[in-house]
Order: sequence, then C-alpha cells, then structure tokens
Amino acid sequence: MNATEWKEKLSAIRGSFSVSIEKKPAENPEALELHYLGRKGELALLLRDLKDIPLEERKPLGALGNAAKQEMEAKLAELKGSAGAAGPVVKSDLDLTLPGWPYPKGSLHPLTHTMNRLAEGFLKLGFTMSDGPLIEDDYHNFEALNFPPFHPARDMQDTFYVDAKDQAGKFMLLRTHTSPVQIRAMEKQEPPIRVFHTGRVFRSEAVDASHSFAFHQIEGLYVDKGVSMADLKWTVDAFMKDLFGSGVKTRFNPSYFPFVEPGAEVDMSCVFCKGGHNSAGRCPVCKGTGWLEVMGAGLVHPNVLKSAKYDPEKWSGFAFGAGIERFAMLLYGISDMRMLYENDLRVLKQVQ
Ligand code: FA5
Repeated sequence: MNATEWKEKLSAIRGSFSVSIEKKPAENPEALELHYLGRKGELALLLRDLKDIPLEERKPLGALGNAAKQEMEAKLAELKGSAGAAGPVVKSDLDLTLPGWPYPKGSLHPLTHTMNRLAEGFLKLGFTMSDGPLIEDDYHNFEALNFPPFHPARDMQDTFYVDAKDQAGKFMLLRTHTSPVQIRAMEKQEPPIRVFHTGRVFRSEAVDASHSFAFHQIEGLYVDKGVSMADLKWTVDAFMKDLFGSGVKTRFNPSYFPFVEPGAEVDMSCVFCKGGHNSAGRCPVCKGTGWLEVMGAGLVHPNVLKSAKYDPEKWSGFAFGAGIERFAMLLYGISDMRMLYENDLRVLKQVQ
C-alpha cells in the first residue's frame, strides 16, 4: 500500500464511521468502538499498515491517522453520554435525577381560618349554616329588621347604595351587616330554627386600626319556644370559650339595636393582658379596661318575628352578630386590622 492508497483508505473508514455514528436510531457505541478502534478494528489495522510506507511519508500519515482516531473517540464518548444507544442523541444540561424544588405550601388566610373555627364551633352546638346575598334590598337589610324608613337608627350603619332598584322601587345596597340572613333563614324555614352565617359586610366608614369599610361578621339566630337571655348568655359564653379557651370571660352591657329587645353589647375579657395591665403597663388593646367589645346581641324583637310570619306569642329567640376581623386579630395577635388585607406573607403564614 502506498501513501495515496493509505489516505484513500483512511478517508473511506472515516466516511463509513460518520454514517454509522449519525444513524437514527443510534447504533450501539460499544460495537462501533470495537469495529473501528478495537485492537483488530479498521483504523487500528490501517495504522499498523503504516510500517510498509517509506519513513519520510509515514510521519504526516501517522498524524492524520491519530487525528481521525481522536475524532472518532470523541464522537463515541458523546454517543455513550447521550440518552442511550436506543434513544435520540440529545445534548442537554438537564439532570433528571436531581431532586425537585421544594415548593412553598400555601396556607389559609387568618380570616378564613377564623371563620372555619367559628363554623366548627357552631356546628358542634347544633346550628346549621345559612346564606344570603351581599347585594341586599332595603327590606331585608333594614325594614324587616324593624328599621322603619327614615328611622335615625339607619344612620348607625353608613350604607353603600347600588345603582339599581328593587321591586319596591328602592335602591339596592351592599349589606351593612349579616342580620338580613336572619330574615332570609326564617323566610325559608318554620321554627324552631338554629342557624349561623359568616360573610362579608360593607359600610362607608373611615379605615383605621380597628375599622374597615369591608369586613366580615358572624350572625347567629335561635328561635324556639321559651328562648331567653339565659340561653343567649350560655351560647355566647360557650362559643367564646371554644375560640379563646376556658379562661375567657364574657359580660353583657345594655345596648340598642332595632331588631332585638332587650339588646346588649358583649364584652370579652382581654386575652392580651387579662386584667387591663401587662408587663409594659396599660394594655394598648383594651386600653387598660381589661375588656374588649366584640358583638351585638339580644332577644329577637317581636316585630322581626312578625316580618318572618313567626307568631311572637308562641315563639321567642335570640340573635347575635360579631366582627370576625376582631376575633382574628385577637387569635393571632394582630394589632392593626389593615394587616389582614395587605397580603404580607409574614402575617398570612401564621396559619398553617
Ligand atoms: C351589628 O352589625 C348588628 N347587626 C349585630 C347584631 C346582630 C346585634 C344580632 C344584635 C343582634 P354592630 O354595628 O355593632 O352590630 O357590629 C357588630 C360587630 O361588627 C362589632 O361588634 C364589631 O366587632 C364589628 N364591626 C363593626 N363595625 C366594624 C368595622 N367598621 N370594621 C370592622 N369590624 C366592625
């Protein structure tokens, strides 16, 4: 074999190697290695033939042969490192064997969590969940609750009106409290009735640390024969203890709401200081009084029972309504109501 024949042979080997290495599906890299580079492989035998070529021509041919060998070795290594002899040759930095990223777990919003806890407590006491619309008519939000038209008590709750009228020609409104659910529940069901509702309410009010213009309330209603203030006091006390622990105390102060008689505002003992003062001095949450006002309550007014076509001579009941934001603040030690709406993860992550 002379130098020219040797070069032609080398080029033929490289050509057939290229065809084999590009094949789809790919050939087995070990078999290719043996065929071309093995001790008796095509390239190895050709390199051995160099000995028959005159010395002065042999050197550049040897360099060509070695370059071809390195190139083949590199391509075989690439084939071995790829998806495998049977799959397509894919170059990628993706390592499918690495463990996945730990995704942060979501959590319930403190308000949702508080509402769930309240709901659990009332379900345990035998109450069922009731519902009502956020956009209410004047009748359910006011009139059926014994707020006559133009009655000054309507100003107790600054109302957002909606640019739409109900069947009576009155402007619809965003409900200012959850009490209309009392009427809606009684319209649907004969007494005895024991229902609660949690949901959003709206008032045109300035926002500060303890007030919002859109907040949540829980409403409770129980109508049966012979229901008295004692039943109300027991129920309120039981649910406050369920929420804040057995050490919490409740007290009733006389108050006025058109839809109850007698009416009361309920205070609970301050869970932050337990008595008006803590180690830092006067408690800022209860302002040193040791008590926090948390809800309105009372015995259902006979006029309200009449609106729902319940006979007040036969039936009596109690109702209460409380702000859920204030409970959430007490449960999670949140000092400003606005924090509940700002989506700061440090606040939201408190509930798991
Ligand atoms: C009422 O809304 C009555 N419907 C409650 C009621 C129901 C009384 C049944 C009797 C019988 P009041 O306006 O006081 O009452 O609100 C009740 C609770 O909602 C308050 O004790 C307070 O916890 C919460 N609340 C009132 N205004 C706001 C506000 N702007 N932001 C956040 N919470 C509020």
